[in-house]
Amino acid sequence: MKLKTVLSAVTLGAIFISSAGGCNITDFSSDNLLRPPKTMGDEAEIEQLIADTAKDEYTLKYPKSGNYRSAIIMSDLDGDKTDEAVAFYRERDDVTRIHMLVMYSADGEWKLSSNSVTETTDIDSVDFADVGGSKTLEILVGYTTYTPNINKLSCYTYSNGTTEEIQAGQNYSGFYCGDFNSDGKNEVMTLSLYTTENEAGATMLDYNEDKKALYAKASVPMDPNVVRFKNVAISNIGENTKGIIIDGAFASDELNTQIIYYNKELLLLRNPLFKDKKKNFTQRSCSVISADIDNDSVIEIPSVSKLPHSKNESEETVADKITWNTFLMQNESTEVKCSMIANYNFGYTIKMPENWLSDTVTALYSTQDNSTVFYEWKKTTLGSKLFEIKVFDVEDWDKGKNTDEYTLIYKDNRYAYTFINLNTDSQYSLTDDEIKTAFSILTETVV
Ligand SMILES: [Ca+2]
Ligand SMILES: [Ca+2]
Repeated sequence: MKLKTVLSAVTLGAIFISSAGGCNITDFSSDNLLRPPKTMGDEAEIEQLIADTAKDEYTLKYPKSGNYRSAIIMSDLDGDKTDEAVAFYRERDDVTRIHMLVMYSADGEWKLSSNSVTETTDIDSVDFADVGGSKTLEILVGYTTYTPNINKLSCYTYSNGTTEEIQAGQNYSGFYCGDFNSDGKNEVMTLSLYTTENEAGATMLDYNEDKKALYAKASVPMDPNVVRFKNVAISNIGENTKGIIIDGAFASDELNTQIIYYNKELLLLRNPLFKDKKKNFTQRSCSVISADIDNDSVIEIPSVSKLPHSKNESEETVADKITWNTFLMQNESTEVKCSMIANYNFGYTIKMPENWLSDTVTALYSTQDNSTVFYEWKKTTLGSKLFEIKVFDVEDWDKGKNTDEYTLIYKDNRYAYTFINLNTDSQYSLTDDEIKTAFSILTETVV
């Protein structure tokens, strides 16, 4: 029973990001790696075809970001149930150009469809999407430029052994594919950070059949103070509409969230949370990112505030309240889904019951005791203590060092998370079981 409580609580856990140490995904792809060892079967044949096509020595190139991080990417482009292969390399003495090969398998052997050469030093990102609406996947490739945060988009279409370029060439900082106007075809959404060359903004690219080109169907300004996209996710935002949810970081490391979506009635791209000269209500100094907090396939957006406190209380000791908001496309408003009280040092939250939400309860951190203490809040002053969450080092807990009064909620290999219930008579009291259920661990993601 207890295990179940903890598991469900863990699922509800908020996502927060850590940039300190650990394994950083970008480390693997940030530079040219050695060629992988010779392999058997298709892979070996593909590698042989690359070696035969390249003049002299060559280095495989890996996309630096996005969903596809290998130098040889397999994808069924034409929907015939066998994969084609896309590979990137540069030749030893030609450091300013990258080759993209499209290869296919026919009559039991791998053949070259195309060898496209681009002036660039790196691949930013690769994706596949049906932008033409012909049930085949186009190849979208972003090449880096010499200006940081500016990449150039290219697009290629493949069928029957032939690869053709679709005219693109747009500048972007990040791009995302999806059906953003619910017409059954994919569009490409490009996001651009503010640079001396580009305004901050989002653009939806659509395919023009006659011109065989991706063109800007709609654009909208974005927050120019965002210097980095920290977390980008595509989510349903109502009425069969997909939007892009973007947690962006300021130079100060503060975060905010913007939502980009295409309004089919107005034929406009919208960014409703960003308003010039008005503070975005999601602006926050802690690293909590947007996440589907309740597994309903809709991403919730965090906003963070301090719990009620008197002026005597120093800000650092007052706990943060994370409110999870759902975006409602119908009237471009947000609705509160749930709120939690967070302790970032030990990475846990307590979900707030309904009757706590109108500033009736507050919580204070005690760094000395590794604890968070929950109190009634009487408009201007602290009321009675309700309960306390205390974190022990797991060795101390296992030895039973001063642990007598505490009950375990959850234990990992570092910490034992425990509580003591101090008051069961207040209308804001929680039962022991309610405390356990309200508890969840913050999930750390490195981005
Ligand atoms: Ca579409
Ligand atoms: Ca959700």
